[in-house]
Amino acid sequence: MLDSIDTHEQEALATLAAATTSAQVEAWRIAWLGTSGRVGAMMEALRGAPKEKKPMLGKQLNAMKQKLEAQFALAKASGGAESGPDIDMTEPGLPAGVGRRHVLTRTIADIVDIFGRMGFRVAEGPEVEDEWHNFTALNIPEGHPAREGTDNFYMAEQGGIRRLLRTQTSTVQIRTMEKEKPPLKIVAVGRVYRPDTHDATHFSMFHQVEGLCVDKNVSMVDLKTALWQFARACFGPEAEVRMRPSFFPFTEPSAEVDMKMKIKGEWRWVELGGCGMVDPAVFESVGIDPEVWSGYAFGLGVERIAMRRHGISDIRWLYENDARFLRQF
Ligand code: FA5
Repeated sequence: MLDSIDTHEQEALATLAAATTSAQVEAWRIAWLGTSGRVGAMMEALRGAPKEKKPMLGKQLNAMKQKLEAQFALAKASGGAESGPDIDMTEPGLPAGVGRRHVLTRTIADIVDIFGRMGFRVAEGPEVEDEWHNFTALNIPEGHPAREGTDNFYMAEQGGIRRLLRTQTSTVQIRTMEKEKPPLKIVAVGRVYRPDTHDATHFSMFHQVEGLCVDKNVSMVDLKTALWQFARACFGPEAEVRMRPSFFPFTEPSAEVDMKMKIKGEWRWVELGGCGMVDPAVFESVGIDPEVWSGYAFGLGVERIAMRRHGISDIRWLYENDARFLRQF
């Protein structure tokens, strides 16, 4: 057996080369390198070899074993010499991971769709804003606490203009009224930024949906009707909405819009946004005559709408991108 180690080696390599499937490669491994395989038998035979030949034969045998092991590793990796990976065509396939849009993206599409059916057109504005659009034109004068550095993400001044990440989509009201003449009926959905501490209902970057309607004889009744129509379309006929008197510099009168949502199994009223009748000072800043035109505006938190619709109790889930969470929607 040990007289012709070379011959054995050649035979082994030839049979391995002829193995075309991974099952054949495995059968080869068992035949040659397995516990009762031929290489083992040759090692066994080495014991009975003449003493003076043992070192030389041992060396040869070890070299052969290493070579076969290396060739086997290669053959195994390629799944057999010729056939490529050994695929069982009768196996049921793995389900393809079907992707879907993020729950927030779909909420935004739904919101735009609902308002679209109510006659609102989509308007847009930049996320990096100047102070005119984020504050001044919205009747928030210099020195107003809302303009403080601690409440805003300001950027370094450039060419005498200080810019900031917009804190509200109300900026798009101004941008639209500067460009277009009434009557107007628009919604703007987008990201806004505030240095708020993260908790179950607050994030430092979130989305708002802004609505603006400017026409002749627009009243608070039209505003309330629009919000109720939206609530019913978005949350179903059991939707509960309430308006509480409030204050915003750019609306008069102003109201807070609340809705009931489930937090940790408990139904609670949660602030959804603000609304009101466009303040005459805002109309004047964009050159619209408040004696002729009137309007309403509202701004709602999109994350809170998504949370209300899907029973999500913590806003942070929306931004953690945990696939186990996202897969639910
Ligand atoms: C505003 O931003 C006003 N621009 C809304 C408005 C528009 C009033 C037009 C009148 C006319 P407020 O700061 O309350 O208002 O924010 C509106 C909504 O955004 C909140 O009710 C809440 O739903 C959401 N929101 C505010 N801060 C956060 C936050 N840190 N994380 C998530 N959502 C938030």
